Amino acid sequence: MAQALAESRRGLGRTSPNPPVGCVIVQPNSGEVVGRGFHPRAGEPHAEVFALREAGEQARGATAYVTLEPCSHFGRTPPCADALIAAGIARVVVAARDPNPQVDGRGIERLRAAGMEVTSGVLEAEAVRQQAGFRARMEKGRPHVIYKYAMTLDGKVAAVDDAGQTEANGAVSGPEARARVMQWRDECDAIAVGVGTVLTDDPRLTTRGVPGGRDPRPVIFDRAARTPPSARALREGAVVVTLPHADASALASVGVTILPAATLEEALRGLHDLGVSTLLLEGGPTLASAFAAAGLLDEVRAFVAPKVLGAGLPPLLTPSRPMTEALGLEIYSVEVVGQDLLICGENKVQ
Ligand code: AOF
Ligand code: ZN
Repeated sequence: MAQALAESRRGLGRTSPNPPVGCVIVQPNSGEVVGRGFHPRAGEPHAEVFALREAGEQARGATAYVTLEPCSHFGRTPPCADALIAAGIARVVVAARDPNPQVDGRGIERLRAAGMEVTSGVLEAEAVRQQAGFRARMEKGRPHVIYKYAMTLDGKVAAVDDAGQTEANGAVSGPEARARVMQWRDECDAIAVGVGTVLTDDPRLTTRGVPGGRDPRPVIFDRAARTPPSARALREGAVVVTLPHADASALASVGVTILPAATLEEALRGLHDLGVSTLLLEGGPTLASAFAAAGLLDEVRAFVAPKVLGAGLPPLLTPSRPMTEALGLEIYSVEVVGQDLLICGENKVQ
């Protein structure tokens, strides 16, 4: 299943509105992998189909490991459960159930009804995290929101530019951490900053240094439509979220998608409708604080640099709230990345 999850990872950031899914087919006696596949993008065949193609006749009697319950419905493609049955697969191991109401357990039922042995829940937490965007889409009708930031050991953050470093004052985190952020940009559908970051840093918000990488869709939260039409982030597909009455005609005339929204919930629904399943919040604690206060922060990825700046107080959330109202996260990974500590946590409440 770990190998199937690695396959699935290849589709991250490319499959929306579909989930990233991976499949590995193994011969039960030799343990040999005879087929691998992942879902490359919506409209193309599912992971199981690619793995079955590679396995050919060797699929007969084999075990299929799939990161998501095989589908049982006719969507843009025919049901994978049927394809697995037709190929003579003997056993299916599933990581996580498909929350799509068109599937939702019926894929597994179908396999069992055909006499197959099905095990489910293997490496489920990791699969669910990988599919967080798809799951938020199905279960909440909005994108999965990830806040990424870097701070010093004494809790200082800096307004960061595109490369994760301040223009004049040097970087908070090291090059390995910044490389990891580039990987996340490649894996997320869209990347969001506030207009303040655009006005001070004019970031490109592109993915650099990732072989075969793709750029996330840039989203600028800009209540009064102050983004200059010449801003570097305004490439094809850019979205500017404004208040409903804002005059965004200058931006609209250069082809920018304007998303009028009175609240963050409304903005997220609009992004969902544009096909965004995962949204990476970068730049400035102001925007992230607003998401946290609205209960719309699903995941945090925080770099802590082994540095003490010492000046002033640590940043406060605005509006400052009592500790009893703090957003509680469950840590799912702690890792040393270069010189920095990376702490990742998820909001389990919503
Ligand atoms: C799988 N394997 O690799 C994927 C699945 O429109 P379609 O035909 O692509 O169907 C999309 C739905 O199929 C999607 O909402 C989800 O429920 C499931 N995705 N299922 O067995 C895959 N990508
Ligand atoms: Zn399928």
